[in-house]
Amino acid sequence: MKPYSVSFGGIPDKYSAWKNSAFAVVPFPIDLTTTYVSGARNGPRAIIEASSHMELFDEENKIETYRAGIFTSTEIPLMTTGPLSMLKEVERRFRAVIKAGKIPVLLGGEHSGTCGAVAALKKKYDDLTVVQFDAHADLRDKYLGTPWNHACVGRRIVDSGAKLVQVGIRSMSEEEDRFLRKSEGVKTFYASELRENLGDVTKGIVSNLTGNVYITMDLDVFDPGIMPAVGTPEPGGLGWFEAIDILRDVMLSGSNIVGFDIMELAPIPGIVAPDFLAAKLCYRMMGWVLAKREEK
Ligand SMILES: [Mn+2]
Repeated sequence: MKPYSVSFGGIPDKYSAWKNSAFAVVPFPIDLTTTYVSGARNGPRAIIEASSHMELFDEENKIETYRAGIFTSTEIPLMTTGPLSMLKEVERRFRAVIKAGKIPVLLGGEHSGTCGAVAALKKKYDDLTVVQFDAHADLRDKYLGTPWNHACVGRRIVDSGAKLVQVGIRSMSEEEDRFLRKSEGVKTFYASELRENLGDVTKGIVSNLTGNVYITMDLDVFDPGIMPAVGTPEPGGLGWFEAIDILRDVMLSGSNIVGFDIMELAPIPGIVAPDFLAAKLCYRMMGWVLAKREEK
């Protein structure tokens, strides 16, 4: 796989080479089906740029995560033939990463990219749970003429046969609500429930994880106060520590974490805090993957 001109973390070549890297970052700079504020095509680049300003010591896990190796691939190219051809390219890259025994990390870019990631993982792991952090249920069968719209990601995950666990939801249509009521393969934890009892809800989330686990982070799960740089902001989202507390328990649970993504960053010129949040979140999640390996 070809390396990108810049590396996640701004790390030395020695640690960003394909060979021996524990992680492979795949940038998905696409916002083809965005419906409100566009700009997610600039997300991956902004995350990688912000990541070069991070401390490379993970103060929670007490490790220098980059020493395990973080490869950054070239961007998924924009194809005007429609979303599906780009999702196929995500799937192809993920398969190569999985085959090489690395943990794939997708950076977006609109949320539909996750469909390509899940397609690759489902082929490798029959027993797959996808944990979707999101303000939106994303369970529409179609939106604005395509099933590959960013508003349909959850539904496509269900179609793939993976189990879906949703966290932080606070926006959906009547159609989606009806779908949820009759779906057995979906478990939804609403933002309002988290607000009432974070500890018990987190236990509920963890108890719903089976087999191999992929985590998809739509950044709009965070409150717009700390994450205004998204295409479809919703009030009442998670704070940094709330998200960290849930993610820690999910990532250090008994389940095997097979990859993750951080999606929907639409950078706002002059406001770097959201870009930095996304970069730090990505690095922390890598840190938990390593911390768990060391535990074993
Ligand atoms: Mn969303």
